[in-house]
Amino acid sequence: MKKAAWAGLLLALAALPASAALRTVGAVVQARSTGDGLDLRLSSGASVHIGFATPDVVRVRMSPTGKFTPDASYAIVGTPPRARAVSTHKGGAVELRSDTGTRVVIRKSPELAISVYDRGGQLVVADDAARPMAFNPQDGAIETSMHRDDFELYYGFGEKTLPISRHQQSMVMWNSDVADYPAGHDPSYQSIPFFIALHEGKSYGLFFNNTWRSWFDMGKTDTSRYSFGANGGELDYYVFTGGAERTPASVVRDYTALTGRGALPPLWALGYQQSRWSYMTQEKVLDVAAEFRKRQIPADVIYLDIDHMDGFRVFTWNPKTFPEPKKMLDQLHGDGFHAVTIVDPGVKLDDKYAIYRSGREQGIYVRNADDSELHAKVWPGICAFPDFTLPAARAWFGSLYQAPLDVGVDGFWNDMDEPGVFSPDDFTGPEISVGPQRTFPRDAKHAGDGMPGTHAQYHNVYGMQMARASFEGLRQLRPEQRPLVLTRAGFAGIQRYAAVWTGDNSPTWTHLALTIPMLTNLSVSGVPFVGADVGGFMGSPSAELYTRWLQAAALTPYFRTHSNDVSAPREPWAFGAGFEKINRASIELRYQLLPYLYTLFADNERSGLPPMRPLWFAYPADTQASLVDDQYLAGGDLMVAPVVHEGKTSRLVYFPKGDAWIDWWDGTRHEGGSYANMEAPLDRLLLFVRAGATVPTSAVVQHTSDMKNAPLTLAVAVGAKGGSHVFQDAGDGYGYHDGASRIIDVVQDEHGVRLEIPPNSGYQRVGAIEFVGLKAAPAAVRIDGKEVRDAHFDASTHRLRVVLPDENVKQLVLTP
Ligand code: MIG
Repeated sequence: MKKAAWAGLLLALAALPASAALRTVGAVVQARSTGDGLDLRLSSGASVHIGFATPDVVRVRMSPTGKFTPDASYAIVGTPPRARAVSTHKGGAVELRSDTGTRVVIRKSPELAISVYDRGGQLVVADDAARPMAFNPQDGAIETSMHRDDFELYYGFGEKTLPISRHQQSMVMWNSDVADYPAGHDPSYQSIPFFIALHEGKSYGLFFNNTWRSWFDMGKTDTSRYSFGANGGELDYYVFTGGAERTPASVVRDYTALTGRGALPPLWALGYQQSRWSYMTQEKVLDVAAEFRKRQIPADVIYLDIDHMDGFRVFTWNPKTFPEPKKMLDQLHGDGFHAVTIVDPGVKLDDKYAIYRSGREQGIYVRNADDSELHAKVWPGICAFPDFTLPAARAWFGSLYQAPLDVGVDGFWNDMDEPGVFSPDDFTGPEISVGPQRTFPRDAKHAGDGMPGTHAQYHNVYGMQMARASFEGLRQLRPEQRPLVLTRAGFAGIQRYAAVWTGDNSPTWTHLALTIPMLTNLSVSGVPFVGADVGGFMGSPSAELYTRWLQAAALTPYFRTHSNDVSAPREPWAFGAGFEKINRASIELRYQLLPYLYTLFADNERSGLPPMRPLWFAYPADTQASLVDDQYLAGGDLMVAPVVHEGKTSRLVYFPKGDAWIDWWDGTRHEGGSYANMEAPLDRLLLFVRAGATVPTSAVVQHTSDMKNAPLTLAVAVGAKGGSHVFQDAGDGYGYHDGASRIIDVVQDEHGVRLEIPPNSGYQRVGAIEFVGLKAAPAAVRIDGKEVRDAHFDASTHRLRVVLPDENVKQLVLTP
């Protein structure tokens, strides 16, 4: 394609959807009550269903054809739920009410208009009467618009590279391989058509359940409305009113109840991970691993990128450079390392390659519109691609993991799963572009799990269904261990199968800063296990940038250094002794806080609350917090304020209103609602603990397999009442489903702490309590009434350390 034609295509893709051929749904001509709501027939011939998924979650469906497709969704766990609703007809309107009193008011003419009210009677969201729901009968496009108040903010939408709130932005959902993406570039690798709105301290959420290429205009074209739509399918969306709380947390809870929650990862997957494209030989892999141990820099995982394969054939080993994978993996395991290998969806077209042949024999590859096998070029050359929307293809692909498991591979990394393919040889366009050359043709055929359709319909779920094949295959082949699957592409619900990394970022300060809005927005989109390549993938960071990045990322959920094939070496020691020392400290901090991070993941499985949180998420009523994009919360109790600018050794920190914050390092107290300009030399990560919280920390170990024997210290941040808990289990497997775990409870009041420590069946023992933020040494410390002599107060850190005689401790009381 010529450059000019290419630019034209890009413009066409970016163009706003409003089109002359759009036709509005019209007036309601017939309304029929169903148990969960109403079936409406519209004057345009369209059908609309409005009902409740749960008593606080409203669902709207519109089919331009008048007929609904079977109610199945890749995003939703099981069958979409329905809750009871009672309808009342009032003149020109119908009102639907759920069991909690959440209401939908439906105006019938001249055009259908829907308004949703929360339990308390407050308006949540209303159709913009000036832009009714519409469709294009020619090409199948659909759209709708909502009234927007000027001060409403929007978060979520997956991993967009936009500013932290996406108000007055427009976005496209079309999974794209966007190597070297600049800030602001859209679309990206992931498509999660879900957002959380924040308005005057109250939240609601909206999930557009549509896998086609979709778009959102959040007040960009007109600040008084937002619109969304897609190239095809039904206009099917859920409004999460947030129930009684109307908080971001209640919205995410309800959204993840629908689309699923992240399965608890194995503990080792929360350790530090080292990667590179590629460690080229098995000796090199072993050398890198050995170097970590020699230098006493903790690490748990090492990655094998595409060069470990034989001519990039998936599930093979290069016989020259990796002649003895089992031996290598045994040695790694002996050294406390886990290994992750990359898996690409493209299967090399090669009749001598058994995996390709078996896939062809079983008819599991994606087909062209003319039914021939679809071929496209990727790393191995011409490839065929499993149709992951075909159950048999998922099962087939899942079974292929037997071979790597047999030699001892621990986890898997799905790449190129947008799907991304190379451009044809005559391609001259910009490499990050999202043209049709870079994926399958729109008319390629997919099985769609019984609802056959085109690539245009299923493109956005390809990566997610590949992750599902990986995850389900691993669950079946190795049921006693939790899978680690990492994916680049995904759709709403991807959290059920995989961790997500943000692809091919760049070694720039802008990209370091971008990690916070990207990862926090991905987190609140229901995806807990997220991270960015530390240092930036696309080249070589300066020593300062790498060091700051490692520091900033130390408390992000997924923590991996990775770089491309032409980058300078990027191990934590690669920048000289001075930087190595700081990098070691960043990774050690990670390991100290692992018991806390692990508890956050266990909590996520039950609440959907992400481990990494933006400030606005926890402090929705604090308007000062709503646009903070250079600080993040790790869970509810720790706040990180990294330096993300070159040459800076101090920065302004905001302390959100409603809590007081204690400096992790020196114990200084900062009141909520205040700012402080803080010193942050290169070796200092600004870290704060919420007053009233207790954070478990571990003694530093070199890898998580050694954690069991490392004692815990419970760090109690003084100055407020509070309660905290610590989750412990074996760190892998599913014993915790059957009670093989324990939860330590800590309650803090003005005198000290009360502990509930259940019997220990092999978990990290509680060895000490540290009170953080004490102004002075207390006159006396009592454990269960008995005065302790050897409590140690450090005046420079304002920490009081009390070593416990054993775990049979109920209460510590401090006398000032
Ligand atoms: O076309 O496998 O994002 O992490 O190192 C590049 C080689 C393919 C892209 C991934 C990157 C990985 C690289 N891959």
